[in-house]
Amino acid sequence: MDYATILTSVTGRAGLIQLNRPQQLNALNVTVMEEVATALEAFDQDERIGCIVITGNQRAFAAGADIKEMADATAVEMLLRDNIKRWDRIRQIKKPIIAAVSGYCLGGGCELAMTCDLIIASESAQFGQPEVNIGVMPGAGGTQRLTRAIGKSKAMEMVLTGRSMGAREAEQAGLVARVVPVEAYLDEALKLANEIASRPPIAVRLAKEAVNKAFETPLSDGLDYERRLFYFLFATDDQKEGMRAFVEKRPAEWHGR
Ligand code: DAK
Repeated sequence: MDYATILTSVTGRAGLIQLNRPQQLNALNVTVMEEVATALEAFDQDERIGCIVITGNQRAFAAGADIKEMADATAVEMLLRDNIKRWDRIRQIKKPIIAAVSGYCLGGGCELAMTCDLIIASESAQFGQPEVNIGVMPGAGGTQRLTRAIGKSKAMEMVLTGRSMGAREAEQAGLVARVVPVEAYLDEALKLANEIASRPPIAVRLAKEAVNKAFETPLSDGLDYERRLFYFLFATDDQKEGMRAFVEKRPAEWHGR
């Protein structure tokens, strides 16, 4: 499928979505978000794909929602545009999504990265929620996901001042899984995506669901939820194959059934 603002490709079993508005530092306008959601859904449906990577370019993952598109909107127009529905579509994706981040990852860009399941950052990545500097505040999950990722005090500081943090600080704070050199971050993310894609798909899908549940529920409900998914996996062929292969000291062959 041809897109106007993103590029898509496949490396092994990893689907790659590259934001492609370099002149605007990949600012997220309505078309970008519509295309990202559509491309994610296409990869989610494609049996050859086991994991998805979203990236930008070395200078910018995304410098935020498109300020020029929002600048003159009224509150009612913002409400009626209902942009959040595209972000909600991202939350429905069953396969793991990795954000491969380099350069500016600000505002809606940071929110998009945090909507993914994990973040691989290049050494030049800069994360921030600078909305306060343009008279607003985060609106696509920044106050919630950043707080859960790095804790209240640091999140408050960033959201209230608009200060960005570099890749190392983000790694120490728990926002990103790993920091890698600029020239390698995308390859590393694709390698990791293929590693995840080589695991049994149903176990991966349910494990993603269970980890994400930790954001939504009290501990006791989350533990119950986890246990039910764990028991369910004993109804899959892959559980039988995985455990038999271990006992027989041979590699397992996954069928996603
Ligand atoms: N929107 C539109 N254009 C942008 C942009 C943005 N967020 N960021 C950069 N650009 C454009 C610049 O206007 C410039 O375009 P031209 O002037 O060349 O036409 C080009 O990209 C290059 O940018 P600069 O010339 O500014 O480059 P510098 O290296 O000097 O500075 C910068 C880089 C990242 C520090 C700077 O561009 C900057 O401060 N950008 C804005 C960062 C920002 O404030 N981001 C937060 C935006 S608000 C929601 C969904 C999402 C959101 C909220 C609600 N719902 C669904 C409810 C999210 C809101 C936001 O993200």
